[in-house]
Amino acid sequence: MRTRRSSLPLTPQPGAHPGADHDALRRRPPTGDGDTPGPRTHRSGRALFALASLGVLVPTAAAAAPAHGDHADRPQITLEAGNDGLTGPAQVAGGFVDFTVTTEANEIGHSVYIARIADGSTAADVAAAGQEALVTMLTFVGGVGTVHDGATVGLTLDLEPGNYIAFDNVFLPEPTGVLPFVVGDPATAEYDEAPEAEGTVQIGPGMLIAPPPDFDGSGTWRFVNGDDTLTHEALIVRLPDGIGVPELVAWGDEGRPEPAPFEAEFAGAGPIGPGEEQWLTLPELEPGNYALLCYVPFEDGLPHLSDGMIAPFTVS
Ligand SMILES: [Cu+2]
Repeated sequence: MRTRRSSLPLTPQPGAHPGADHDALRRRPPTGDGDTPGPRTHRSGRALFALASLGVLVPTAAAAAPAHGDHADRPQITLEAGNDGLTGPAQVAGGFVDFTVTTEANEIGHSVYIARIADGSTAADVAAAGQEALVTMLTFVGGVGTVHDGATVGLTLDLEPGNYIAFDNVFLPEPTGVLPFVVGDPATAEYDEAPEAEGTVQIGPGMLIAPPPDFDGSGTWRFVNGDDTLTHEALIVRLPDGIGVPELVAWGDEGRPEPAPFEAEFAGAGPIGPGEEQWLTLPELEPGNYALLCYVPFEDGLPHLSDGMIAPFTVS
């Protein structure tokens, strides 16, 4: 496995697919000794998240949502990814929490990512730090890959108390939604019950992405990042006839030029940091050939996909 250490400036791909610009999620590569900081993440010079959209936040009451994989008594939270911003509660009880992520159909789509803000920092600190915050203050703990058609996705996370922030389309020059929220103590003593899952999709260590043999996206699946240092994701794309893993890896190695060699994206697991896990109840997929892949970039801006972080699967 190659480990890229290039610190070449990021060159955004003009007109690239919305998912193409994940530089927000770049992490320092492993340094090998655990003590010496890696190269600084290059700043793209853009106001990656000018948190101006904080002004449109509208806290809402927690709403009832479908059970996620079982009938456990976890708190039920709705996050609404609308075309005018991201709305949800300002306060969430800790422990295992079920999020129902609703989306409003549009061309860009919605990708809702949730990050924990480092102890001692607040959403205001994140806003002040800009892109640097993604390296210094934020750990992604869960998320939903791009949804275009207005589908609803279930997401369960195990949240420790603290300050959090959710983004819609954080990879765009300016996110289409930003929602800070506070996680408090668990609501009950029996909070520590994980959802029942069809199985586990391992993402990491390294460029490993390993769904179980029977993975078809149907039902509730656990996604675990087994990497010590890298953030990873497992987005779902649908493959047309004649396009497979080699073609997608080559496309990733070219910097993901338009047009993308696949038909569309269908949610999947957004990025999670080292050691994090999330449970996703995804929209049903039509029969066909699909792949799980990771766009989180190396220092040189190329996605983990370019080093083979992709796994095909079939829905029959
Ligand atoms: Cu990755």
